[in-house]
Amino acid sequence: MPAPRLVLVGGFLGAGKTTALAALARLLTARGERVGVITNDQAGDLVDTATLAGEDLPVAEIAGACFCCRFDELVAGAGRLLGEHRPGWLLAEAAGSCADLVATVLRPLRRLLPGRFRLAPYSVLIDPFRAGELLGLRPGTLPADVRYLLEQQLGEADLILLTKTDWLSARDQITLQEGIQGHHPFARVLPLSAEDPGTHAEWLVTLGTEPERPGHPLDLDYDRYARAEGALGWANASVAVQAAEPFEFGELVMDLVTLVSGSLAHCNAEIAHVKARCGAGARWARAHATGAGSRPELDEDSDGHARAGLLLLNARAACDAGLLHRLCTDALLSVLAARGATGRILRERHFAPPRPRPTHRDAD
Ligand SMILES: Nc1nc2c(ncn2[C@@H]2O[C@H](COP(=O)(O)OP(=O)(O)OP(=O)(O)O)[C@@H](O)[C@H]2O)c(=O)[nH]1
Ligand SMILES: [Mg+2]
Repeated sequence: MPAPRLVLVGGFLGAGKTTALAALARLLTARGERVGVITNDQAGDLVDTATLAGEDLPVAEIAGACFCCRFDELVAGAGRLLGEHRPGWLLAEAAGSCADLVATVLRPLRRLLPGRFRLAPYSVLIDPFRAGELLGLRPGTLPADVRYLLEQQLGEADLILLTKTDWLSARDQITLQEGIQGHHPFARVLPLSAEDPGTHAEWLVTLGTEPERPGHPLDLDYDRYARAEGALGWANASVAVQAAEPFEFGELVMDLVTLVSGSLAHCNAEIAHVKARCGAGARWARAHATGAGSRPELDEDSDGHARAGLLLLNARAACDAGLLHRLCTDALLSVLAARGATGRILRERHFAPPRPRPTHRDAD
């Protein structure tokens, strides 16, 4: 049996990584392939893990730091999935604040575990809003160090996927694709839209057929990278919600995400990604907000109501983590009170990601 293909996907918070990997997994599964997924974040209780597990995919969650600082856990997680499910494809989503994955993950995998995986071209996703910001086509909303982080993410990509192209006119799509290509001549730039399965099929062809490449390790300023990570506040919570009367999961998560993102805007703090998922059993709802360019959105598949549900809230914004935590707590209390519900906090963490300290770094 050939070694499993490992598809590593990077890109900033909210770029569309989980949506893209879920679509890729559906495409592969429909073709009779077995798929396993690896999620990654600075903390646990991930909406993404619940989302991908909800697609009936086996998921390994690597929490606590980026893949680069959890190299051994990444290898162990992949090994568990391979041992238990024998996937031919492993899809791995890096934390959205992470860069330098070629030097710290892909090259060390090739050096230390030659032949264990077939490494697909490294794909980095960026959405039109952030691409416009990087290209100077719209005013900057992110701190300069965070913009530097985004540029570095794109700088090490084999493939750059311009996501959410359903937002764009054909002309704006060409402008953005050509702008990105001009800055990153060695990468291939492809469009990706959740509304157009053909774009995922084209991506899949490239992932499955292109030979392994040595990649482009970055000449990364780790002080600046650490400042970019430190400029982002992170808040994760899991809450057991209980009410006397049934409440709609979709309304709860939309109200929560709308309140948190409204409060952040009021504080002039740029949203990176605020997402909430509430559900019980097979019924769930999920809402997102990603930056000033978009309004909060409820996932199409959202469904269900009950007197009790598990709520996950993952918020990331360009602000102090203590402030983000307070805004999230206030919003949570408000949406619970509006339903006469109570919430028991099962776990909660808020922090700014610490300076990355990669396990390995093969940059020569
Ligand atoms: N219109 C449109 N929305 C999309 C598309 N892809 C993703 N989105 C939306 O963008 C938001 C963020 O998508 P995710 O897939 O969760 O982004 P992510 O990169 O995994 O985010 P993090 O894990 O927080 O870094 C969600 O509201 C998605 O529904 C797309 O192709 N078109
Ligand atoms: Mg994600």
